[in-house]
Amino acid sequence: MKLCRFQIGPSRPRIGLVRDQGTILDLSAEGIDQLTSLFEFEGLAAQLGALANQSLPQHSLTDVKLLAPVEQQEVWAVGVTYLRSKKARMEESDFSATAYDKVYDAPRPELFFKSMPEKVVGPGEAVGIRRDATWNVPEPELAFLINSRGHIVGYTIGNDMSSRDIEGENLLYLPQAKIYERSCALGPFVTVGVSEAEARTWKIELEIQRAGAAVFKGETSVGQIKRTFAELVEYLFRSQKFPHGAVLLTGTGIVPPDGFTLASGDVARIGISGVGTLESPVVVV
Ligand code: DO4
Ligand code: MG
Repeated sequence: MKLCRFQIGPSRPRIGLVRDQGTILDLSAEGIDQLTSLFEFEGLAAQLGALANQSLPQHSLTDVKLLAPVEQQEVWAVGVTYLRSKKARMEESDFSATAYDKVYDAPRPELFFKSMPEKVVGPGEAVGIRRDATWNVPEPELAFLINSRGHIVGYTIGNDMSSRDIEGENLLYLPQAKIYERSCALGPFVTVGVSEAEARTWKIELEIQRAGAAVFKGETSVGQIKRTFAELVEYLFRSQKFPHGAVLLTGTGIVPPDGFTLASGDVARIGISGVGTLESPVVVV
């Protein structure tokens, strides 16, 4: 079962239940207009199942603008959760290489703040590459939607845009490599009612297009994430409260070859088999 946040014309954002290939049920007719409060429902999937059988207004997906599925949630990320990420980062950095090696095996994961919700870009909106960076990549990641009680209520697609030259120069520059204008994209759908075991069977794919042709293609599986989902969420919620819930990006397992950098005009297309496809044109910021 999938949810989305959408808008028709200049109206305020609404919540939709994706019914089949091209249609969404408008939950605002039931007074549901915020994902944040919906995520607090006990037995969310069952309640959505009941709503799916009601005669609610419907819209074609082609008639709405899909928005990032985030409202007041802070967006955080974990890193070095895939072997591929650890290896690539050790190679790109000279004197910080052991930090990646150590964190991959340490009990405590790497966790970092990624974005304020209002800075997240949605499906079809541009992601940014920094004008002072020379080596930029998208990071295709499964993202957890977590409620205020620390329960994973859904999954979406995240793009943790990163400047590899800035991170590689000095690990203390990580916030600059990770947090800047248009550096985080989320969407288009939130898949709910799925167990960790099922999510681990999902395939993640990245395709980067330049002038209409694919210049990079890669894939991995959610099952390659080294740590359990519960472990990641437990660390995020340690000594912290998230009254509106949080979004957690779970790390990348796809890294383009070292000679590759994104360019303005490229399109990054991230597919996660259980969620959908998040497509983002690239601009310099
Ligand atoms: O260690 C730096 C960031 C790691 C990351 O973003 C990832 O592994 O996806
Ligand atoms: Mg990442």
